Amino acid sequence: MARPLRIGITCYPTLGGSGVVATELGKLLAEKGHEIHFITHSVPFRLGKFQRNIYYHEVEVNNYYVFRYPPYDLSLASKMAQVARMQKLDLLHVHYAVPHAICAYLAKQMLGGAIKTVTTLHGTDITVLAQDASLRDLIRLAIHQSDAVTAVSRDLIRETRERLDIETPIELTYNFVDRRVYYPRECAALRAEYASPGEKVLMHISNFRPVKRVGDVIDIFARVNAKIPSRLLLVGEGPELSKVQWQVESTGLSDRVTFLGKQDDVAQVISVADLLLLPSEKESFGLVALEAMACGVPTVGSSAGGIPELVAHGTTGFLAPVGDTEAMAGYAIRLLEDGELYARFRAACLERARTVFDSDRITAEYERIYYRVLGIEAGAPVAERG
Ligand code: GMT
Repeated sequence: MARPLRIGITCYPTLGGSGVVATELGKLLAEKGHEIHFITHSVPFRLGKFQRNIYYHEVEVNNYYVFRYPPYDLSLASKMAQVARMQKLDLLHVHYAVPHAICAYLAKQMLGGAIKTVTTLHGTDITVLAQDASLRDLIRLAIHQSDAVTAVSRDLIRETRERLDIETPIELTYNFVDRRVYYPRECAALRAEYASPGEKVLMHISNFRPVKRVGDVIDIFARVNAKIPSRLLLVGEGPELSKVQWQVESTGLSDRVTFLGKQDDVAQVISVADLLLLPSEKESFGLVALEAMACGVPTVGSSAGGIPELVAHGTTGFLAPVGDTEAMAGYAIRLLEDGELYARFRAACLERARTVFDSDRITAEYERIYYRVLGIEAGAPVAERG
């Protein structure tokens, strides 16, 4: 292997799949001997216990009284430049374009160009924020100025090109899960707390934003439950929570639906389910469907965005157009009623998660990108660093 690298990683540390992927990537790279410096406003929530080769640099924001809005972006850019200089970083890998890719560009300017930058696009940074006229040109600039740009699905690459008229290369690097954490967990006792032996368990996990269409989840569940005695477990919280609680109550499903709130041990919780429901309006990837897949749980959901690249329709789950809850419920019933079909889907889930979305393979892809932008041959001998 070529020499280990010193890498700065910036992400949203407290929420979202992009923060999870960035943190898990940092942990895996650190295990491989690279030195990882997280530059974020809080400790990334998935960082866990102390790990060799991982450092954390907190971004402190100047709150001077003349500021109506404290300038977080400027503080982040300065911190990136400062950490890069002091820790002799080889590169900055930023997750989510706004403001991280823009801050990395500023940091690079402060360093006189003496750092490489890699940007990973995650979804709403393009599908939502790039539509905002006040951000569009900045996002475009940041993408053009990055030494490498990756995106988490082909669909997101297509959308980035279309929306921002970008011609520079954008590389596909799928999200992944750590197979040492995401595997089918023993859950008989936990399952018995929520469902009787003859009942099926459906689950939805999200941040309860409108884009997740949690109302559709309830609608699908009501249709499934009318045919097969089932339970619905809802994990997470967010702006739509009270509306969904009201919908559950008003449809007389309160004794069938449990709100579990935010949960840390997603692998354990998902293992309880027979099926994950993901009827999102937009989803560049849908990390939760991969987490479910790795635990042997098929997904029924929408064919929005990058979901079809992750969930193989008819093999590891079923997909229907956004809003078609009747079709989604029909698919769920078909899968839950046919034990043989279900067993095939479960096996296919485990296989697909272990191969296409394997963490070792995808970590190695990122390493190849890093070495390439640095002009280091991946097979080059280990050399001294300054
Ligand atoms: O949904 C968001 O806006 C949050 C964002 C994030 O930062 O986690 O989610 C996006 O990135 C995830 C990780 O790559 C993807 O799994 C999600 O599909 C994507 N969300 C959307 O495209 C709506």
